[in-house]
Amino acid sequence: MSDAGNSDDGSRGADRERTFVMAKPDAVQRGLIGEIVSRLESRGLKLVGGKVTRIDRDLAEEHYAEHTDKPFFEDLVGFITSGPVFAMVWEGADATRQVREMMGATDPAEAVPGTIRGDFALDLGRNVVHGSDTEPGSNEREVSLFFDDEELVDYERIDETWLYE
Ligand code: IDP
Ligand code: MG
Repeated sequence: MSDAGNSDDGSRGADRERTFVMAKPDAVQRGLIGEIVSRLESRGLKLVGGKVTRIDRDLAEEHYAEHTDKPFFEDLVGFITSGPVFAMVWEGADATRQVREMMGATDPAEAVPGTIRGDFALDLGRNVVHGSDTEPGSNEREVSLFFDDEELVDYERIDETWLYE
């Protein structure tokens, strides 16, 4: 298990958590990795892990296990394994919820302008970005599915005293 969520070792404040984010294959192909990273980085979230990787079928099925019985499951697994993704771990206050807000609605047609999906996507099956949902434990589960502990780096951003009171 990776040390994903709220830490009890004192290295992160109680409200600072880690969350899993992924630029999906469409984002990689469309040159949107930088845009996605830039938005989260500018917000003040801290990138503590990241890699370009390919998701194999087993990992895709595990990652999207909650959707196994949905009619779109096969298309979803086919899509997410169709090309490289950029997997990331971001850390910050209330990170999971804040990233979800910045991603916008699952269906880009419903996503408001200013959100990532609302600015860069049009179709439900090509919605450019994944972020852990706010169900307790989802973030830790996804972080440890994609990253080993050694791949995650603890450090301070120089602006942290200006980001947090
Ligand atoms: P999320 O990505 O906003 O958390 P989920 O409900 O977890 O949304 O669905 C996972 C992914 O499955 C979505 O991002 C989307 O790409 C795809 N998806 C969700 N619902 C549908 C659907 O009704 N038809 C086709 N694809 C869907
Ligand atoms: Mg989801």
